[in-house]
Amino acid sequence: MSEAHMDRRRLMRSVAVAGGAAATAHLIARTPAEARARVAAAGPILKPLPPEWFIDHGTNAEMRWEAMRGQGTYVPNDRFFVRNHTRTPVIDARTWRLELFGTGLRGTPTAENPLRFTYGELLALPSVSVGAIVECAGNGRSFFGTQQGTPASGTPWRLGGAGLARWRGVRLSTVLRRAGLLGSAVDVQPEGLDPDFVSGGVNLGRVRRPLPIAKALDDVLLAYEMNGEPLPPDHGFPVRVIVPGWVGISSIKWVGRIEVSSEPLHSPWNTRFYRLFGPAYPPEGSDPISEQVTKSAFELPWNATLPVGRTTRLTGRSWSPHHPIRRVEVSVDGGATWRGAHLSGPDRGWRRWSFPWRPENTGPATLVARAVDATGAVQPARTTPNTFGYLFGAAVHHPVLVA
Ligand SMILES: Nc1nc2c(c(=O)[nH]1)N[C@H]1C(S)=C(S)[C@@H](COP(=O)(O)O)O[C@H]1N2
Ligand SMILES: [Mo]
Repeated sequence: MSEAHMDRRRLMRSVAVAGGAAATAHLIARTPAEARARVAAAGPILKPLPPEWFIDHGTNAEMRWEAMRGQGTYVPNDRFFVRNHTRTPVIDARTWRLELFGTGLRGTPTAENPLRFTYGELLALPSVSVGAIVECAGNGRSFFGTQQGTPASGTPWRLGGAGLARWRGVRLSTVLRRAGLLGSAVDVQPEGLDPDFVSGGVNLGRVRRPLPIAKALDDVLLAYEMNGEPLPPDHGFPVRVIVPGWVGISSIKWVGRIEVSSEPLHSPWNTRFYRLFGPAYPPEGSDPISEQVTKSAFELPWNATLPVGRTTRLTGRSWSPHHPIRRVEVSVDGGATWRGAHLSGPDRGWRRWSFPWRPENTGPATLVARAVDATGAVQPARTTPNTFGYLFGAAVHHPVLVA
């Protein structure tokens, strides 16, 4: 039996054990009514959010970077950040269908009469496993205000709105080709099954965002496994999109429908949101944002206390859509002077590094890390502000106290 086949059987079994619903222990109930009541009583995120791992931002949960110290390459599922527009839905994989429709498919199937794939059919297709980072476009947003004096509205992420996992699934190109992809297709729009998103009293419908066909056929995945387990409910069970290197909003969770179109597609997520607005940009905003920007994070609490006169091995990770990361430099004086960090191992989505530091004076200090990506570009000292605070790529000032 092939490895893929084994995987599929194991996955179907674990999903069956969970009753086809959320594989979340605290939601297990004796009756459907009890299950519904528990889901209703649960918050917008279903998994536990221990305060030592997460900063609670309401519908979003930020990973604390110190939770990655001593961990392996990937962020364990229970520590992975969550970004929900509304709330995590509980979906039954046995009744779930992936629906495809639109003018970019042979025979032009309609939204009312789409092509359908079951969960089992998807799992039976050839699969691949890739390491990819999911990162919110607003990751680092709080630093527009705290570091540059150019505050932006939205969830005040520090750097924990990003995570690297190993995803298994079917290439989107495989599914599109089986669905009869036409050469005329230009855009592909996956849509989530979570509740409609209401903003400023206006219902904007289901979370959805078009992808250009070139990216859709390149390296995009329909993922059903995260770090070797069925996708957890909060991360898109039963199936989510993974768009490597692009802003997190591209990676639609709980995907239910995919429109394939011979005309460009639009949604509030590529017109109103996820463009750069502000003085430096045109009134209608920049083009829709796509690629992420390079970042570096210390695996250290915010305002950590470090011992004076003793060597602390500072550790961290740097990542960029233009990998591998070539070099990382660390400053212990707020960016005045820099020294090279020691890179440990290859770039597997992000590059790990360490930097021994023996502070001689007590008092507050500012640590800064900046990475050089595969193109030779170095993280800048400042990011041009934009209204929504997307794509903060400047080197982040990390405050510590030496005592
Ligand atoms: N259906 C749906 N997909 C979604 C979202 C959502 O709210 N609904 N949030 C997006 C955003 S903005 C981000 S940053 C990522 C977060 O993925 P995670 O929660 O698995 O970390 O999912 C994206 N996919
Ligand atoms: Mo996001």
